[in-house]
Amino acid sequence: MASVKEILKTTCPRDCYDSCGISVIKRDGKITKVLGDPDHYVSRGALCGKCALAYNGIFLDPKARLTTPLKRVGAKGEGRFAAVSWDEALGAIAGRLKTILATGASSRIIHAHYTGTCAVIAGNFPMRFFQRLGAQEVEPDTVCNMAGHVALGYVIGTSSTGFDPRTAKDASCILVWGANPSASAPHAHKHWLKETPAKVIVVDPVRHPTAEAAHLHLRPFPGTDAALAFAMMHVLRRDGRIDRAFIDKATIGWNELEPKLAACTPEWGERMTGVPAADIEAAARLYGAGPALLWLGQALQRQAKGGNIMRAVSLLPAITGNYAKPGAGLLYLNGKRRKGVDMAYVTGAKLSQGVPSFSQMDLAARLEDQAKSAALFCWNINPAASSPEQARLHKALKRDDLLTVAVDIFPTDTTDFADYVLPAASFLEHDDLVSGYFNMSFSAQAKVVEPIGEALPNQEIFRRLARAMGFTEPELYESDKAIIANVIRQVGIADSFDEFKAKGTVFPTREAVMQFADLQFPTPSGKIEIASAQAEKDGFPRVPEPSVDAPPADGRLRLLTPASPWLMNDSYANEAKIAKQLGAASVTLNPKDATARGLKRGERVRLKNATGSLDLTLAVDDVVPPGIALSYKGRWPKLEGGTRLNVNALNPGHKSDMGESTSVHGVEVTIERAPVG
Ligand SMILES: Nc1nc2c(c(=O)[nH]1)N[C@H]1C(S)=C(S)[C@@H](COP(=O)(O)OP(=O)(O)OC[C@H]3O[C@@H](n4cnc5c(=O)[nH]c(N)nc54)[C@H](O)[C@@H]3O)O[C@H]1N2
Ligand SMILES: Nc1nc2c(c(=O)[nH]1)N[C@H]1C(S)=C(S)[C@@H](COP(=O)(O)OP(=O)(O)OC[C@H]3O[C@@H](n4cnc5c(=O)[nH]c(N)nc54)[C@H](O)[C@@H]3O)O[C@H]1N2
Ligand code: SF4
Ligand SMILES: [Mo]
Repeated sequence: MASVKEILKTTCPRDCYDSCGISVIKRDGKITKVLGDPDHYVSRGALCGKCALAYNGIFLDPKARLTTPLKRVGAKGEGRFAAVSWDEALGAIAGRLKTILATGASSRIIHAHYTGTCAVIAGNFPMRFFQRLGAQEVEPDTVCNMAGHVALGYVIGTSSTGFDPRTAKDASCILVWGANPSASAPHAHKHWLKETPAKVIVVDPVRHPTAEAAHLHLRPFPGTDAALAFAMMHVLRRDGRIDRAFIDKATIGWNELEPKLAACTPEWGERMTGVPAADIEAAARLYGAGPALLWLGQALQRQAKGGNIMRAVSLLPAITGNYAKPGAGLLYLNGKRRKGVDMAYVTGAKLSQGVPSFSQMDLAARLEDQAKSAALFCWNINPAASSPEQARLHKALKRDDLLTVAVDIFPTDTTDFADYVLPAASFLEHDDLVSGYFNMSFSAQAKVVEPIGEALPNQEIFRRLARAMGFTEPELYESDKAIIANVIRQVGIADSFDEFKAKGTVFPTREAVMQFADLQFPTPSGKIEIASAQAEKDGFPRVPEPSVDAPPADGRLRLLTPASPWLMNDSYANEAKIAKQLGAASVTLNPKDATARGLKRGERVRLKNATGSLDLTLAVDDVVPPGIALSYKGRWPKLEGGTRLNVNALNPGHKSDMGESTSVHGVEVTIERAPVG
């Protein structure tokens, strides 16, 4: 009998700029291959290397996945569990929650979540349950990009209305500032940046493949970008490249900024940032020729003064009139609301009991405090790998009286600390919707196979837990079908999910959407606020400052731990083929720094600071400039042997200037040969 072949379209919901279209090939009802959709404008027939391996490996492998609810039988952190039924697990969890609620302190129930899946429902519906419960949320963006959100809020009133990348065809310059698309947006690197007629400038201390391919690469020392932006603005002003008519019409506060620019000469910029004055001039010339796009990477604001940096850099389009015309604008993210999704509806905002969230930088301390924490839920997140103060956090997670529930698709370090582990269905196993956060795309995530074992989509898990709690609000039980129908209607892109699935991906408009076409900005003044009274009220300077971080002293190096091309945040380290690609956990130093310390490639070295210590294998390469140590985030502590820690063992969790946000690229370490044995 001839076998039956089916090809099904779906979408990758990872926390990635690309939002690739996927083709799933099935034979006789079984998945034989997960591929990039050849018809999709981003993936063009190829997934990134990591997802090509993971989606055809661990995602389909019942031995790698969590397949049943589990109850802890070993010590916390040991990862010894017994399988239990859904009823037993949810009944026991509900019982413990009711006991906590009876004390009247629902805020002692903490829930941490992030972007394991960015799909509209699986990434947000569980919020309805936690809002109803009155649980306290660990503010998810504080581990990633909160400082940037706050900063852009001051300047343009929003951080999630970016340029439409389709307008790159009209740009003469694209400035990629503090992002590494070759790792974090592989298709934008491979296609978007290659196909644009624009000259590409990359601003990044590290010479990664996107920087290598760029027309111009500026390498400021981390945390000095505000000064670099000021030096560029000095040149733009000096050379008559600012747009005074635009400044008059669309901004306030130029008169407060302009006097500050006088001293910020390219030579001053070179002293402050390490970027040669001639390169600062060249970058200003290219950007000033316009129209120009500015891509603000998430890394840019992971600094002690990350908010000030974002404010400073985001003034470039304001003073050059790079808005409201083709080929112009800036982008941090394009949010779901931009596509028309009513996020208050999706997250059940009306169920909120007004419990404030707290910073993930404070998670370890919070979990040490019995008065403030009685239960912890982790869903779509692996904080035992991704959060700062890793050793301290692991110790806090061992607290026996802390009810810990982890919902994941794989057995991670975080699930190892849980009392109950709940198996989530993967994106291949349920219907959902995906909103691109770079492109203006909106896509269908289609169920292509039944969930593995007893796994359930996040949303179904929290519907069942709501039932076990005896909650009665209908929002807690709304079906996927109803939510999908409502959101499709809000976005206005198709009449039915079936019609949408057949299309796969749609754009709200045929042509590129022009950013702030009407020059109305959602700030208090309705204009771009070069000077912000709101910022001043919140304790910041009215205009950003041309300041830089003090350089590391006493032989310390700045440790950068950005996205790895082979890992997806803290996912995929458990895929054998990826582990092989990665090899041993390493740190890369510039040859000068290695020689100065008498260290050779391949040696074991010890990274240390007041927070912790970690042994890694040394790589030596001048892609990394002097003064910097580069090691990628995302390895699983428990797979690292020995101390069972990753780079976050060295992260003190210091907060940046705005939004109580991470300053993870501001960490400093010493490096020496690791003791033998
Ligand atoms: N040192 C250092 N640390 C960092 C960073 C850094 O640059 N350096 N970056 C930070 C940033 S930007 C971020 S965003 C965070 C990310 O940190 P995390 O959010 O902890 O990382 P993810 O790998 O995205 O974790 C998501 C978890 O969700 C699971 N998952 C996937 N799909 C589903 C699903 O459908 N349901 C459920 N329940 N689970 C699912 C995955 O298996 C994974 O274990 O890390 C931060 N940590
Ligand atoms: N493959 C892969 N893709 C991912 C992720 C992943 O883990 N793996 N994570 C996803 C997530 S959650 C996020 S938030 C994004 C993050 O992706 P990006 O926005 O690209 O951020 P990072 O990976 O943290 O760092 C990018 C670059 O910023 C540089 N950098 C660090 N500090 C500074 C500085 O002070 N100034 C300047 N100019 N540059 C600096 C680093 O050298 C690095 O090359 O990627 C997403 N995509
Ligand atoms: S992680 Fe990004 S590059 Fe990889 S398949 Fe998903 S959307 Fe595409
Ligand atoms: Mo992130």
